Amino acid sequence: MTPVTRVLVANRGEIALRIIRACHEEGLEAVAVYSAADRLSPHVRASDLAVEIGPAAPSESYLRIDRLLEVARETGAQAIHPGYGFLAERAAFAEAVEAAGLVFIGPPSTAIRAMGDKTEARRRMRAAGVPVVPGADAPITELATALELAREMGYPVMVKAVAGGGGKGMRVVHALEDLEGALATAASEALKAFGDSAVYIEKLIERPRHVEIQVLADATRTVHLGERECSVQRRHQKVVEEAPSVAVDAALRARMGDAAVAAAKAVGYRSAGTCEFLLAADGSFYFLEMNTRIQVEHPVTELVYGIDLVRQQLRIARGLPMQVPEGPRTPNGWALECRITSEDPGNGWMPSTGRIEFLRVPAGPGVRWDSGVEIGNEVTLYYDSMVAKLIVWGRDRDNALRRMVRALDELVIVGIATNQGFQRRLITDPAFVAGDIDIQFLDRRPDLAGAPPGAALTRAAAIAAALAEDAARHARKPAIAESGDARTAWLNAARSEGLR
Ligand code: MV4
Repeated sequence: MTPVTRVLVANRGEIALRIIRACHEEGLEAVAVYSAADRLSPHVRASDLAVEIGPAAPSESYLRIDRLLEVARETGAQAIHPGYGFLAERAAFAEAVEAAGLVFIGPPSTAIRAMGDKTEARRRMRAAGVPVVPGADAPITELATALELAREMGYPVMVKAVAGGGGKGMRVVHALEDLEGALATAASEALKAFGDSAVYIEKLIERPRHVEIQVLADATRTVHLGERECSVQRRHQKVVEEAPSVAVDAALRARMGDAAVAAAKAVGYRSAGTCEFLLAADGSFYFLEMNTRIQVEHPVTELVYGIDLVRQQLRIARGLPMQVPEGPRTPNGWALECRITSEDPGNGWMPSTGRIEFLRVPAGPGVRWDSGVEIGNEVTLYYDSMVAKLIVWGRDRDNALRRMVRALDELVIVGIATNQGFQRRLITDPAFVAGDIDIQFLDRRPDLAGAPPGAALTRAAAIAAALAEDAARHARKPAIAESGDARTAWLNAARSEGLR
Protein backbone atom coordinates (compact mmCIF):
# COMPACT_ATOMS: atom_id res chain seq x y z
CA MET A 1 0.00 0.00 0.00
CA THR A 2 1.34 3.46 -0.93
CA PRO A 3 1.76 5.49 2.23
CA VAL A 4 -1.04 7.98 2.77
CA THR A 5 0.19 11.52 3.40
CA ARG A 6 -2.58 13.55 1.75
CA VAL A 7 -6.32 13.01 1.96
CA LEU A 8 -8.98 14.36 -0.39
CA VAL A 9 -12.12 15.28 1.55
CA ALA A 10 -15.05 14.69 -0.81
CA ASN A 11 -17.62 16.66 1.13
CA ARG A 12 -18.55 20.10 2.45
CA GLY A 13 -19.82 21.82 5.58
CA GLU A 14 -19.25 20.67 9.12
CA ILE A 15 -18.16 17.13 8.26
CA ALA A 16 -15.53 18.34 5.78
CA LEU A 17 -14.10 20.65 8.45
CA ARG A 18 -14.28 17.83 11.02
CA ILE A 19 -12.32 15.48 8.73
CA ILE A 20 -9.73 18.13 7.82
CA ARG A 21 -9.07 18.75 11.52
CA ALA A 22 -8.66 15.01 12.13
CA CYS A 23 -6.22 14.80 9.17
CA HIS A 24 -4.12 17.55 10.68
CA GLU A 25 -4.03 15.86 14.07
CA GLU A 26 -2.90 12.65 12.31
CA GLY A 27 -0.12 14.57 10.56
CA LEU A 28 -1.83 14.34 7.17
CA GLU A 29 -2.49 17.06 4.61
CA ALA A 30 -6.07 17.68 3.55
CA VAL A 31 -7.31 18.62 0.08
CA ALA A 32 -10.72 20.30 0.05
CA VAL A 33 -13.12 20.39 -2.87
CA TYR A 34 -15.84 23.00 -3.13
CA SER A 35 -18.68 24.15 -5.31
CA ALA A 36 -19.07 27.72 -6.56
CA ALA A 37 -21.52 28.30 -3.68
CA ASP A 38 -18.91 27.29 -1.09
CA ARG A 39 -15.95 29.53 -2.03
CA LEU A 40 -16.13 31.29 1.34
CA SER A 41 -16.81 28.18 3.43
CA PRO A 42 -14.62 27.43 6.45
CA HIS A 43 -13.69 23.98 5.14
CA VAL A 44 -11.98 25.57 2.16
CA ARG A 45 -9.79 27.80 4.32
CA ALA A 46 -8.99 25.04 6.81
CA SER A 47 -7.59 22.81 4.05
CA ASP A 48 -4.01 22.75 2.79
CA LEU A 49 -5.12 22.86 -0.82
CA ALA A 50 -8.59 23.47 -2.26
CA VAL A 51 -10.03 22.83 -5.71
CA GLU A 52 -13.28 24.21 -7.12
CA ILE A 53 -15.16 21.34 -8.73
CA GLY A 54 -18.28 22.87 -10.23
CA PRO A 55 -21.51 24.79 -9.74
CA ALA A 56 -23.64 24.74 -6.59
CA ALA A 57 -25.89 21.84 -7.63
CA PRO A 58 -24.51 18.66 -5.98
CA SER A 59 -24.98 16.65 -9.21
CA GLU A 60 -22.52 19.03 -10.87
CA SER A 61 -20.00 19.16 -8.02
CA TYR A 62 -19.96 16.99 -4.88
CA LEU A 63 -21.51 13.99 -6.69
CA ARG A 64 -19.09 14.05 -9.66
CA ILE A 65 -17.10 10.83 -9.20
CA ASP A 66 -14.97 11.43 -12.31
CA ARG A 67 -14.05 14.95 -11.20
CA LEU A 68 -13.20 13.87 -7.65
CA LEU A 69 -10.86 11.15 -8.91
CA GLU A 70 -9.23 13.65 -11.27
CA VAL A 71 -8.68 16.10 -8.39
CA ALA A 72 -7.14 13.32 -6.27
CA ARG A 73 -4.73 12.51 -9.10
CA GLU A 74 -3.89 16.16 -9.80
CA THR A 75 -3.26 16.99 -6.15
CA GLY A 76 -1.39 13.81 -5.25
CA ALA A 77 -3.92 12.66 -2.67
CA GLN A 78 -3.57 8.93 -1.97
CA ALA A 79 -6.87 8.56 -0.11
CA ILE A 80 -10.45 9.88 -0.23
CA HIS A 81 -12.76 10.43 2.73
CA PRO A 82 -16.42 10.65 1.62
CA GLY A 83 -17.88 12.04 4.88
CA TYR A 84 -21.61 11.33 5.12
CA GLY A 85 -24.34 11.91 2.54
CA PHE A 86 -23.35 12.54 -1.09
CA LEU A 87 -21.23 9.53 -2.18
CA ALA A 88 -20.51 7.97 1.23
CA GLU A 89 -22.66 4.85 0.81
CA ARG A 90 -22.40 4.37 -2.93
CA ALA A 91 -20.60 1.08 -3.49
CA ALA A 92 -19.83 2.25 -7.05
CA PHE A 93 -17.87 5.20 -5.65
CA ALA A 94 -15.86 3.03 -3.25
CA GLU A 95 -15.17 0.66 -6.18
CA ALA A 96 -14.05 3.52 -8.42
CA VAL A 97 -11.71 4.80 -5.69
CA GLU A 98 -10.29 1.30 -5.16
CA ALA A 99 -9.95 0.78 -8.95
CA ALA A 100 -8.01 4.05 -9.24
CA GLY A 101 -5.46 2.65 -6.79
CA LEU A 102 -6.56 5.04 -4.05
CA VAL A 103 -7.54 4.29 -0.47
CA PHE A 104 -11.25 4.67 0.34
CA ILE A 105 -11.55 5.90 3.93
CA GLY A 106 -14.49 3.70 4.82
CA PRO A 107 -15.44 0.05 4.58
CA PRO A 108 -14.62 -2.25 1.64
CA SER A 109 -17.04 -1.72 -1.28
CA THR A 110 -18.19 -5.33 -0.79
CA ALA A 111 -19.46 -4.49 2.71
CA ILE A 112 -21.32 -1.42 1.39
CA ARG A 113 -22.96 -3.58 -1.29
CA ALA A 114 -23.94 -6.36 1.10
CA MET A 115 -25.59 -3.93 3.52
CA GLY A 116 -27.16 -1.85 0.72
CA ASP A 117 -29.37 -4.76 -0.36
CA LYS A 118 -31.76 -5.02 2.60
CA THR A 119 -32.89 -8.61 1.96
CA GLU A 120 -29.31 -9.79 1.46
CA ALA A 121 -28.39 -8.00 4.68
CA ARG A 122 -31.28 -9.77 6.47
CA ARG A 123 -30.10 -13.18 5.22
CA ARG A 124 -26.52 -12.50 6.27
CA MET A 125 -27.58 -11.15 9.67
CA ARG A 126 -29.82 -14.11 10.38
CA ALA A 127 -26.99 -16.49 9.45
CA ALA A 128 -24.70 -14.60 11.85
CA GLY A 129 -27.19 -14.90 14.70
CA VAL A 130 -28.18 -11.22 14.68
CA PRO A 131 -31.86 -10.74 15.58
CA VAL A 132 -33.83 -9.38 12.60
CA VAL A 133 -37.51 -8.38 12.45
CA PRO A 134 -39.73 -11.34 11.45
CA GLY A 135 -40.34 -11.11 7.71
CA ALA A 136 -39.25 -12.02 4.18
CA ASP A 137 -35.61 -12.73 3.39
CA ALA A 138 -36.13 -12.33 -0.35
CA PRO A 139 -37.94 -9.80 -2.55
CA ILE A 140 -41.68 -10.38 -3.01
CA THR A 141 -42.49 -11.72 -6.49
CA GLU A 142 -45.98 -13.16 -5.90
CA LEU A 143 -48.87 -11.56 -4.03
CA ALA A 144 -49.78 -15.00 -2.67
CA THR A 145 -46.38 -15.32 -0.93
CA ALA A 146 -46.79 -11.93 0.71
CA LEU A 147 -50.35 -12.70 1.84
CA GLU A 148 -49.26 -16.03 3.31
CA LEU A 149 -46.30 -14.50 5.15
CA ALA A 150 -48.38 -11.60 6.49
CA ARG A 151 -51.06 -14.03 7.71
CA GLU A 152 -48.40 -16.05 9.57
CA MET A 153 -46.79 -12.96 11.15
CA GLY A 154 -50.06 -11.15 11.78
CA TYR A 155 -50.89 -7.57 10.82
CA PRO A 156 -49.80 -4.80 10.86
CA VAL A 157 -46.89 -5.38 8.51
CA MET A 158 -44.52 -3.02 6.75
CA VAL A 159 -43.64 -3.05 3.05
CA LYS A 160 -40.05 -1.89 2.45
CA ALA A 161 -37.79 -1.28 -0.54
CA VAL A 162 -34.95 -3.81 -0.99
CA ALA A 163 -32.67 -0.95 -2.10
CA GLY A 164 -34.14 1.33 0.57
CA GLY A 165 -33.03 2.73 3.86
CA GLY A 166 -33.62 6.01 5.58
CA GLY A 167 -37.40 5.58 5.31
CA LYS A 168 -38.09 5.96 1.58
CA GLY A 169 -40.50 3.56 -0.11
CA MET A 170 -42.08 2.24 3.11
CA ARG A 171 -45.78 1.43 3.67
CA VAL A 172 -47.63 0.22 6.76
CA VAL A 173 -50.41 -2.29 6.07
CA HIS A 174 -53.08 -2.95 8.71
CA ALA A 175 -55.26 -5.52 6.93
CA LEU A 176 -54.92 -8.08 4.13
CA GLU A 177 -57.12 -6.17 1.69
CA ASP A 178 -54.58 -3.32 1.68
CA LEU A 179 -51.48 -5.44 1.03
CA GLU A 180 -51.71 -5.65 -2.78
CA GLY A 181 -52.08 -1.87 -3.16
CA ALA A 182 -49.26 -1.16 -0.69
CA LEU A 183 -46.90 -3.53 -2.55
CA ALA A 184 -47.65 -1.66 -5.78
CA THR A 185 -47.19 1.88 -4.39
CA ALA A 186 -44.05 0.92 -2.48
CA ALA A 187 -42.61 -0.72 -5.62
CA SER A 188 -43.27 2.36 -7.77
CA GLU A 189 -41.85 4.67 -5.07
CA ALA A 190 -38.80 2.44 -4.79
CA LEU A 191 -38.29 2.47 -8.55
CA LYS A 192 -38.44 6.27 -8.56
CA ALA A 193 -36.15 6.72 -5.53
CA PHE A 194 -33.61 3.91 -6.07
CA GLY A 195 -34.07 2.73 -9.68
CA ASP A 196 -35.08 -0.69 -8.27
CA SER A 197 -38.70 -1.70 -7.69
CA ALA A 198 -37.97 -4.73 -5.47
CA VAL A 199 -39.84 -4.77 -2.14
CA TYR A 200 -40.22 -7.13 0.84
CA ILE A 201 -42.32 -7.27 3.99
CA GLU A 202 -41.63 -7.29 7.72
CA LYS A 203 -43.75 -7.40 10.83
CA LEU A 204 -44.38 -3.83 12.04
CA ILE A 205 -42.71 -3.14 15.37
CA GLU A 206 -45.00 -0.68 17.15
CA ARG A 207 -43.76 2.34 19.13
CA PRO A 208 -40.12 1.25 19.22
CA ARG A 209 -37.10 3.33 20.09
CA HIS A 210 -34.37 3.83 17.53
CA VAL A 211 -31.12 2.77 19.18
CA GLU A 212 -27.94 2.30 17.18
CA ILE A 213 -24.57 0.77 18.03
CA GLN A 214 -21.23 2.30 16.96
CA VAL A 215 -18.79 -0.23 15.56
CA LEU A 216 -15.10 0.16 14.82
CA ALA A 217 -13.09 -2.49 12.99
CA ASP A 218 -9.45 -2.68 11.94
CA ALA A 219 -7.48 -5.53 10.36
CA THR A 220 -7.50 -7.59 13.54
CA ARG A 221 -10.26 -6.35 15.89
CA THR A 222 -13.97 -5.51 15.65
CA VAL A 223 -15.33 -3.66 18.69
CA HIS A 224 -18.45 -1.71 19.62
CA LEU A 225 -18.59 1.65 21.38
CA GLY A 226 -22.03 1.44 22.89
CA GLU A 227 -25.31 2.92 21.78
CA ARG A 228 -26.79 6.18 20.65
CA GLU A 229 -30.44 6.97 21.37
CA CYS A 230 -31.86 8.49 18.17
CA SER A 231 -35.62 8.17 18.64
CA VAL A 232 -36.34 11.89 18.47
CA GLN A 233 -36.73 12.38 14.72
CA ARG A 234 -38.96 14.12 12.24
CA ARG A 235 -39.54 12.65 8.80
CA HIS A 236 -36.52 10.37 9.26
CA GLN A 237 -34.26 13.32 10.13
CA LYS A 238 -32.85 12.97 13.61
CA VAL A 239 -33.28 16.04 15.80
CA VAL A 240 -31.57 15.20 19.11
CA GLU A 241 -29.25 12.28 19.82
CA GLU A 242 -27.73 11.09 23.06
CA ALA A 243 -25.27 8.57 24.43
CA PRO A 244 -25.91 6.45 26.36
CA SER A 245 -29.66 5.69 26.15
CA VAL A 246 -31.94 5.76 29.21
CA ALA A 247 -33.44 2.53 27.86
CA VAL A 248 -30.16 0.58 27.74
CA ASP A 249 -28.43 -0.90 30.79
CA ALA A 250 -25.02 -2.60 30.82
CA ALA A 251 -26.50 -6.05 30.12
CA LEU A 252 -28.57 -4.89 27.14
CA ARG A 253 -25.60 -2.85 25.86
CA ALA A 254 -23.48 -5.98 25.90
CA ARG A 255 -26.11 -7.98 24.00
CA MET A 256 -26.76 -5.28 21.38
CA GLY A 257 -23.02 -4.62 21.11
CA ASP A 258 -22.31 -8.31 20.49
CA ALA A 259 -25.02 -8.37 17.80
CA ALA A 260 -23.51 -5.29 16.09
CA VAL A 261 -20.02 -6.79 16.17
CA ALA A 262 -21.37 -10.03 14.67
CA ALA A 263 -23.15 -8.00 11.95
CA ALA A 264 -19.93 -6.17 11.05
CA LYS A 265 -17.87 -9.37 10.99
CA ALA A 266 -20.47 -11.06 8.75
CA VAL A 267 -19.76 -8.58 5.94
CA GLY A 268 -16.00 -8.21 6.46
CA TYR A 269 -16.37 -4.72 7.85
CA ARG A 270 -13.44 -2.31 8.37
CA SER A 271 -13.59 1.32 9.53
CA ALA A 272 -16.36 3.03 11.54
CA GLY A 273 -19.93 1.88 10.98
CA THR A 274 -23.28 1.85 12.75
CA CYS A 275 -25.88 -0.87 13.25
CA GLU A 276 -29.41 0.50 13.56
CA PHE A 277 -31.81 -1.37 15.80
CA LEU A 278 -35.44 -1.03 16.79
CA LEU A 279 -35.75 -1.49 20.54
CA ALA A 280 -39.25 -2.58 21.54
CA ALA A 281 -40.91 -1.65 24.82
CA ASP A 282 -40.42 -5.22 26.10
CA GLY A 283 -36.62 -4.96 25.68
CA SER A 284 -36.42 -7.06 22.51
CA PHE A 285 -34.31 -5.56 19.72
CA TYR A 286 -34.12 -6.07 15.98
CA PHE A 287 -31.44 -5.24 13.41
CA LEU A 288 -32.76 -2.73 10.86
CA GLU A 289 -29.78 -1.80 8.71
CA MET A 290 -26.12 -0.91 8.89
CA ASN A 291 -24.94 2.57 7.96
CA THR A 292 -21.58 2.04 6.31
CA ARG A 293 -20.23 5.53 6.98
CA ILE A 294 -19.32 7.98 9.72
CA GLN A 295 -22.63 9.39 10.95
CA VAL A 296 -23.79 12.92 11.74
CA GLU A 297 -24.28 12.01 15.40
CA HIS A 298 -20.89 10.35 15.94
CA PRO A 299 -19.71 13.07 18.41
CA VAL A 300 -21.93 11.89 21.29
CA THR A 301 -20.13 8.55 21.20
CA GLU A 302 -16.76 10.31 21.03
CA LEU A 303 -17.56 12.33 24.16
CA VAL A 304 -18.58 9.38 26.36
CA TYR A 305 -15.89 6.98 25.12
CA GLY A 306 -13.04 9.51 24.74
CA ILE A 307 -12.23 8.27 21.24
CA ASP A 308 -11.86 10.36 18.07
CA LEU A 309 -13.73 8.22 15.54
CA VAL A 310 -12.53 10.09 12.45
CA ARG A 311 -8.90 9.78 13.53
CA GLN A 312 -9.47 6.06 14.02
CA GLN A 313 -10.97 5.85 10.51
CA LEU A 314 -7.82 7.50 9.15
CA ARG A 315 -5.55 5.11 11.07
CA ILE A 316 -7.49 2.03 9.97
CA ALA A 317 -7.45 3.13 6.31
CA ARG A 318 -3.66 3.48 6.54
CA GLY A 319 -3.36 -0.07 7.83
CA LEU A 320 -2.58 1.03 11.40
CA PRO A 321 -4.24 -0.51 14.45
CA MET A 322 -7.08 1.47 16.02
CA GLN A 323 -6.26 3.17 19.32
CA VAL A 324 -9.07 1.72 21.38
CA PRO A 325 -8.31 0.06 24.71
CA GLU A 326 -8.98 -3.65 24.98
CA GLY A 327 -12.30 -4.08 26.84
CA PRO A 328 -14.13 -3.55 29.07
CA ARG A 329 -15.13 -0.16 27.72
CA THR A 330 -17.88 1.77 29.51
CA PRO A 331 -19.49 5.10 28.66
CA ASN A 332 -18.32 7.96 30.89
CA GLY A 333 -21.04 10.52 31.72
CA TRP A 334 -23.66 11.64 29.22
CA ALA A 335 -23.56 13.43 25.86
CA LEU A 336 -26.32 15.17 23.93
CA GLU A 337 -26.40 16.59 20.41
CA CYS A 338 -28.94 19.11 19.11
CA ARG A 339 -28.96 19.56 15.35
CA ILE A 340 -29.33 23.25 14.53
CA THR A 341 -31.15 23.55 11.21
CA SER A 342 -32.19 26.46 9.01
CA GLU A 343 -35.87 25.62 9.31
CA ASP A 344 -38.74 27.52 10.89
CA PRO A 345 -40.72 25.13 13.12
CA GLY A 346 -43.37 27.80 13.80
CA ASN A 347 -43.97 28.14 10.09
CA GLY A 348 -44.47 24.52 9.06
CA TRP A 349 -40.73 23.80 9.23
CA MET A 350 -40.21 25.96 6.16
CA PRO A 351 -36.56 25.91 5.04
CA SER A 352 -34.98 29.31 5.57
CA THR A 353 -32.26 30.91 3.49
CA GLY A 354 -30.16 34.03 3.84
CA ARG A 355 -26.87 35.46 4.99
CA ILE A 356 -25.59 34.74 8.47
CA GLU A 357 -25.41 38.33 9.70
CA PHE A 358 -24.30 37.57 13.22
CA LEU A 359 -23.26 34.43 15.02
CA ARG A 360 -22.30 33.87 18.63
CA VAL A 361 -21.12 30.35 19.23
CA PRO A 362 -21.68 28.71 22.63
CA ALA A 363 -18.48 27.81 24.45
CA GLY A 364 -17.21 26.88 27.89
CA PRO A 365 -16.66 23.57 29.65
CA GLY A 366 -18.21 20.52 28.04
CA VAL A 367 -19.51 22.32 24.95
CA ARG A 368 -18.60 21.38 21.37
CA TRP A 369 -19.77 23.25 18.26
CA ASP A 370 -19.38 21.38 14.97
CA SER A 371 -20.40 23.69 12.16
CA GLY A 372 -19.38 24.48 8.62
CA VAL A 373 -20.70 28.04 8.53
CA GLU A 374 -19.57 31.37 9.92
CA ILE A 375 -20.61 35.02 9.77
CA GLY A 376 -21.03 36.17 6.18
CA ASN A 377 -21.84 32.75 4.73
CA GLU A 378 -25.03 32.30 2.72
CA VAL A 379 -27.40 29.47 3.61
CA THR A 380 -28.98 28.25 0.35
CA LEU A 381 -31.42 25.54 -0.67
CA TYR A 382 -28.74 23.58 -2.52
CA TYR A 383 -27.63 21.60 0.52
CA ASP A 384 -28.91 20.04 3.72
CA SER A 385 -30.58 22.38 6.22
CA MET A 386 -28.26 21.39 9.09
CA VAL A 387 -26.03 24.40 9.80
CA ALA A 388 -24.43 23.12 13.01
CA LYS A 389 -24.40 20.48 15.69
CA LEU A 390 -24.37 21.65 19.29
CA ILE A 391 -22.92 18.87 21.44
CA VAL A 392 -22.50 18.84 25.21
CA TRP A 393 -21.07 16.49 27.81
CA GLY A 394 -22.17 16.24 31.44
CA ARG A 395 -21.40 13.86 34.28
CA ASP A 396 -24.96 12.52 34.06
CA ARG A 397 -28.06 13.14 31.94
CA ASP A 398 -29.40 15.90 34.15
CA ASN A 399 -26.12 17.80 33.98
CA ALA A 400 -25.88 17.31 30.22
CA LEU A 401 -29.43 18.65 29.81
CA ARG A 402 -28.68 21.72 31.97
CA ARG A 403 -25.54 22.36 29.98
CA MET A 404 -27.43 22.08 26.69
CA VAL A 405 -30.01 24.62 27.88
CA ARG A 406 -27.21 26.96 28.90
CA ALA A 407 -25.42 26.50 25.55
CA LEU A 408 -28.63 27.04 23.55
CA ASP A 409 -29.19 30.24 25.53
CA GLU A 410 -25.71 31.44 24.54
CA LEU A 411 -26.26 30.69 20.86
CA VAL A 412 -27.21 33.66 18.68
CA ILE A 413 -27.79 33.19 14.95
CA VAL A 414 -29.07 36.22 13.08
CA GLY A 415 -30.05 36.23 9.42
CA ILE A 416 -31.81 32.90 9.01
CA ALA A 417 -34.65 31.19 10.86
CA THR A 418 -33.49 28.20 12.88
CA ASN A 419 -34.94 25.50 15.10
CA GLN A 420 -33.04 26.85 18.14
CA GLY A 421 -36.17 27.79 20.10
CA PHE A 422 -37.76 24.44 19.25
CA GLN A 423 -34.70 22.62 20.58
CA ARG A 424 -34.92 24.49 23.88
CA ARG A 425 -38.61 23.64 24.27
CA LEU A 426 -37.88 20.01 23.39
CA ILE A 427 -35.04 19.40 25.83
CA THR A 428 -36.93 21.07 28.71
CA ASP A 429 -40.16 19.21 27.96
CA PRO A 430 -41.14 16.96 30.92
CA ALA A 431 -41.68 13.88 28.75
CA PHE A 432 -38.30 14.29 27.04
CA VAL A 433 -36.58 14.98 30.37
CA ALA A 434 -38.12 11.76 31.73
CA GLY A 435 -36.70 9.89 28.74
CA ASP A 436 -40.21 8.92 27.71
CA ILE A 437 -39.54 8.87 23.95
CA ASP A 438 -39.98 6.60 20.94
CA ILE A 439 -39.81 7.13 17.18
CA GLN A 440 -43.27 8.76 17.12
CA PHE A 441 -42.56 11.24 19.93
CA LEU A 442 -42.44 14.36 17.74
CA ASP A 443 -45.51 13.26 15.74
CA ARG A 444 -47.46 13.37 19.00
CA ARG A 445 -46.05 16.76 19.98
CA PRO A 446 -46.85 19.38 17.31
CA ASP A 447 -47.13 21.86 20.21
CA LEU A 448 -43.32 21.91 20.47
CA ALA A 449 -43.10 23.65 17.08
CA GLY A 450 -44.13 26.95 18.70
CA ALA A 451 -46.29 29.83 17.59
CA PRO A 452 -46.77 30.79 13.96
CA PRO A 453 -45.10 34.07 13.01
CA GLY A 454 -46.81 37.41 13.65
CA ALA A 455 -46.83 40.55 11.52
CA ALA A 456 -43.92 41.19 9.20
CA LEU A 457 -41.12 43.64 9.99
CA THR A 458 -38.21 44.97 8.01
CA ARG A 459 -35.13 42.80 8.01
CA ALA A 460 -32.96 45.39 9.75
CA ALA A 461 -35.49 45.90 12.52
CA ALA A 462 -35.80 42.15 12.98
CA ILE A 463 -32.05 41.79 13.36
CA ALA A 464 -32.04 44.64 15.86
CA ALA A 465 -34.84 42.98 17.79
CA ALA A 466 -33.04 39.64 17.90
CA LEU A 467 -29.83 41.22 19.15
CA ALA A 468 -31.72 43.34 21.67
CA GLU A 469 -33.46 40.25 23.00
CA ASP A 470 -30.15 38.52 23.42
CA ALA A 471 -28.48 41.49 25.12
CA ALA A 472 -31.40 41.80 27.47
CA ARG A 473 -31.45 38.11 28.29
CA HIS A 474 -27.85 38.22 29.35
CA ALA A 475 -28.24 41.48 31.27
CA ARG A 476 -31.09 39.74 33.12
CA LYS A 477 -33.50 42.55 32.36
CA PRO A 478 -36.38 42.97 29.93
CA ALA A 479 -35.68 43.75 26.30
CA ILE A 480 -36.48 47.05 24.64
CA ALA A 481 -39.05 48.18 27.17
CA GLU A 482 -40.26 47.30 30.63
CA SER A 483 -43.67 46.80 29.11
CA GLY A 484 -44.33 43.13 28.46
CA ASP A 485 -46.54 44.06 25.54
CA ALA A 486 -43.85 46.03 23.75
CA ARG A 487 -41.28 43.30 24.29
CA THR A 488 -43.64 40.63 23.02
CA ALA A 489 -44.50 42.68 19.97
CA TRP A 490 -40.83 43.08 19.04
CA LEU A 491 -40.04 39.43 19.58
CA ASN A 492 -43.02 38.25 17.59
CA ALA A 493 -41.96 40.58 14.82
CA ALA A 494 -38.44 39.20 14.94
CA ARG A 495 -39.77 35.65 14.80
CA SER A 496 -41.89 36.51 11.81
CA GLU A 497 -38.70 37.49 10.04
CA GLY A 498 -37.45 34.07 10.92
CA LEU A 499 -34.76 35.18 13.29
CA ARG A 500 -35.45 33.65 16.67
C1 MV4 B 1 -39.46 -0.36 10.70
C2 MV4 B 1 -40.32 0.24 11.64
C3 MV4 B 1 -41.20 -0.58 12.31
N1 MV4 B 1 -41.23 -1.91 12.04
N2 MV4 B 1 -39.53 -1.68 10.47
C4 MV4 B 1 -37.54 3.68 9.08
C5 MV4 B 1 -36.26 3.91 8.34
C6 MV4 B 1 -35.69 2.60 8.02
N3 MV4 B 1 -34.33 2.54 8.47
C7 MV4 B 1 -36.54 1.59 8.74
N4 MV4 B 1 -37.58 2.32 9.40
C8 MV4 B 1 -38.49 1.68 10.17
N5 MV4 B 1 -38.57 0.36 10.00
C9 MV4 B 1 -40.41 -2.42 11.12
N6 MV4 B 1 -40.48 -3.73 10.85
C10 MV4 B 1 -40.23 1.61 11.85
C11 MV4 B 1 -39.34 2.34 11.09
C12 MV4 B 1 -39.35 3.75 11.34
C13 MV4 B 1 -38.28 4.40 11.96
C14 MV4 B 1 -37.14 3.72 12.34
C15 MV4 B 1 -36.10 4.37 12.95
C16 MV4 B 1 -36.20 5.73 13.21
C17 MV4 B 1 -37.31 6.41 12.85
C18 MV4 B 1 -38.37 5.78 12.21
C19 MV4 B 1 -39.49 6.49 11.85
C20 MV4 B 1 -40.52 5.87 11.24
C21 MV4 B 1 -40.44 4.50 10.96
